Amino acid sequence: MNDEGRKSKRINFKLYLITDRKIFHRPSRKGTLSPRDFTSSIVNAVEKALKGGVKAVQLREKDLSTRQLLKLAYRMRELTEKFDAKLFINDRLDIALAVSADGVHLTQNSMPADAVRRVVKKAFLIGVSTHSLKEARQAEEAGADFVTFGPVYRTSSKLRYGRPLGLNVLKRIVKKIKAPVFAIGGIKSGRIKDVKKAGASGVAMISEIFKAAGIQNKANEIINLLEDR
Ligand code: 3NM
Repeated sequence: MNDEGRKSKRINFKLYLITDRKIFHRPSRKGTLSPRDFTSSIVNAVEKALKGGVKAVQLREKDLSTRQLLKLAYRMRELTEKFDAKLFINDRLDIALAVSADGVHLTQNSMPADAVRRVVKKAFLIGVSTHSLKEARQAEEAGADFVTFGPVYRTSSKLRYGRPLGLNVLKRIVKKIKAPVFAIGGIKSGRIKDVKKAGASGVAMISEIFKAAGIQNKANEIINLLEDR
């Protein structure tokens, strides 16, 4: 499928920003983050990224309690709405519905996309994390609106996501499925050209943006690189 055909009106963003508040807070010796640590820094950082032009944010803070996550999700909803950006909640359909998020982002252990689709409106978006052609095909058949595919490159948390799959595998998946594919895992500004050439509809990022000295400028730079033809 060519790039034009792949473009989905529903998926009108190319940069998918994923949160990880641990970038800003070192866990205590007990290995936990204090409840205070889950609001200010990540909210401020997301706001900077939104000012830089980010139009899609995934709230992915897996270790928070339901109530902590809900509170943070409400704040993210307020912020994303202010900047006319989409909000996705990782894994938790209940939280996504509670805060009127635009969608949910499912993992391979989440409810499958078709089960989610049965209980949400058509406009509600479903993203799915995939790591092989088989998973990408399954996600598409189950009704995913888009998939992330990775890790394409080595990422700092490489052990958790497995070995890098590389651009050739990305290229193959993009050819085989119709849903927009977002490359994830170790994506940096300098790699966007290659990832686009491989046919990805966009990129999903954590550290390149949140670890940048200037988050707003970095987000803006990446968006320009993604839009650049
Ligand atoms: N999922 P960074 S890789 C959250 O392969 C996540 O599914 C991955 O972080 C996958 O942009 C990844 O800092 C980490 O490399 C992405």
